[in-house]
Amino acid sequence: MQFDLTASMMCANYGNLEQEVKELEEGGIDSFHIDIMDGRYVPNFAMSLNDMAYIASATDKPLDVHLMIEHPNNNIEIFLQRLRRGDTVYIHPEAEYHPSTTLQKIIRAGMIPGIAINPGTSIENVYEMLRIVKKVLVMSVNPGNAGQMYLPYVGEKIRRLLSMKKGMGFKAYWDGACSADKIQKFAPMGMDGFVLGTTMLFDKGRPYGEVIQEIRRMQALPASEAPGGEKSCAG
Ligand code: S6P
Ligand code: MG
Repeated sequence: MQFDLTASMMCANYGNLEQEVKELEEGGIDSFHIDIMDGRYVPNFAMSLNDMAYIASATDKPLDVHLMIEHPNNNIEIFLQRLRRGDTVYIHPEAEYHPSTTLQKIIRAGMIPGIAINPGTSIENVYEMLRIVKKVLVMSVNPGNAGQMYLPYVGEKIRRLLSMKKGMGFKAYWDGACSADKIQKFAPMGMDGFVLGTTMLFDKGRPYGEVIQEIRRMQALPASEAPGGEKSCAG
């Protein structure tokens, strides 16, 4: 069972971002998840273009840019110019009139095209795009904030999405309230990666490398022995 681990950098300590990037890298993180928000598509601002550009300059690991902005097509070049080939750019299809046009721009620039699926968006709404993108970021919390509770109704949708992977060519990534039990349950079903935020990685008073190694070791553990807890709410 193989999966990628990505650090949600909106949860990092900005008092020493250089050290945060270094410790995560040395701790074995696979990539850096960059949450860009515009205060319109989601009710928050989180990270900026400059944060993204700095992290790109501070690491050779790939960036995983999650654009939570209205009409990304209007400004996508600003982001693409600051990224490297092989970085991923996710857009939210609901935020765009013609999302496949924006995805084509991402592909032409040499980046990996992705879509993010909100908890309330059904797979059927984005079905055709599953054939264009290389990555699907499934949100298990509403976009906009870290530290939210898992929304249990997304579980069934994720199961269906994973069953469609064969023959489509996309990889599936989990974003939101990622806990040990979710990794234990969904990695064997085919989830290819997990975004780690406050639930498992940040503000735990533990070295990042220790947490990351613990997650890697979980690959061999039965679910009942997985470390970490689960937050969830109905709705
Ligand atoms: C939410 C954002 C996510 C969060 C991540 C934080 O809008 O897209 O990437 O940063 O969910 O993780 P946690 O464990 O605090 O929910
Ligand atoms: Mg995100």
